[in-house]
Amino acid sequence: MAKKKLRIGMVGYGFMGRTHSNAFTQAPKFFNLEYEPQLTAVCARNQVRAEEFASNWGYSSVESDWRALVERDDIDLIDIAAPNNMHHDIAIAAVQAGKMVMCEKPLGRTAAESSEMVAAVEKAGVPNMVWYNYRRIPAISMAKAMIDEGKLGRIYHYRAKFLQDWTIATDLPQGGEGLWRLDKDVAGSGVTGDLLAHCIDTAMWLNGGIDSVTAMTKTFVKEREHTLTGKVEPVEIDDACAFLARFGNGSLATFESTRYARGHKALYTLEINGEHGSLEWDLHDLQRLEYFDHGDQGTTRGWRSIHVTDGDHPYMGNWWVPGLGIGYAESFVHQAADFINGLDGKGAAPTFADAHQTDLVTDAVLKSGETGLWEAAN
Ligand code: SOE
Repeated sequence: MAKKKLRIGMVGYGFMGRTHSNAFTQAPKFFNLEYEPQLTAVCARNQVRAEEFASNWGYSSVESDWRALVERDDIDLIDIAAPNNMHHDIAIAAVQAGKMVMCEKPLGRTAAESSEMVAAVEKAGVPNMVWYNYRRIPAISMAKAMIDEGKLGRIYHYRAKFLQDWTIATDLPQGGEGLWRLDKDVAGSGVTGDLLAHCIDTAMWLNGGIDSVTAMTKTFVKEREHTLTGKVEPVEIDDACAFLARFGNGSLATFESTRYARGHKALYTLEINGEHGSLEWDLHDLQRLEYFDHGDQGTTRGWRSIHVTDGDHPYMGNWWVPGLGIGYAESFVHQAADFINGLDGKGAAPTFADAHQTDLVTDAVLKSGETGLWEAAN
């Protein structure tokens, strides 16, 4: 029997437009999906480049105005891979037009924005999801299963960091394509909303809600030329942020992120320590999960380095043969597959409501960076 179609309208053709397009292309080839994704339209202001993108990825049409895209009758799902300042208006218009919606992270530039987006999807009752892709790296999914099985017991500590160095040059401009992450009006914040949001999403998924935070934030380079105005303008994003957190389960946490850690391109690491054991993970070796089990007896006890590539590991039975790896791109493929297979009632996280919780934490972190106080995070 022919499968029902899921006709996708993609907004944006940058880095995330590529990861999402690849995800919808690969998902039906590796996973048994209940719907067949179809790349129906891509929308971006630059018509020529949108056409090139459409031809490369197999989109059957191009739009240059997202308002026209969301009104089309031949689209079921709007996928937002545009800069952060566009998420709110596109998502709300999409769900008001009866479309399902997926959105790149962070959901809003502020929790106030994402709260309106949550209200809109809940009123419309449409499937929705935010692309916090790291949850679906098999080693992270396995960590979640191990924690839920109680392998670590009571959790005492969580620590995460996400380090990059791509904005360290003082003459790097801000704003415009590729550099909008430095423009607060467009991005909402710096490393807190862009990188720590990933760490917070994973942390709350693995370890539950965060109650309160205290943070320090820093903007190292205070002025940069703006590519759109040609003028030197103040930089208002946080270049670096470190914060302490108290989780609802009583555990304590440290989080750190910067774009000024020379030599680090995308070093996301996390560690979680419980009464019976600990887990460690590192994006640069993303298929390994390090596990210490205090139940191991004798002199050979120690950290196990689990290569999460066997057929019974999360998602891995759908890929090659045991022992052969997958990577960053496949975390998006898993997310697309789970979203599609959750459409008929099962649902799939993180939803807009889940991602709003992350925005509440990032808001509290940024506020604490200014007040120097502990701030409530939920
Ligand atoms: C920033 O450089 C960035 O691309 C983020 O925007 C992504 O969310 C992160 O996964 C990798 O780094």
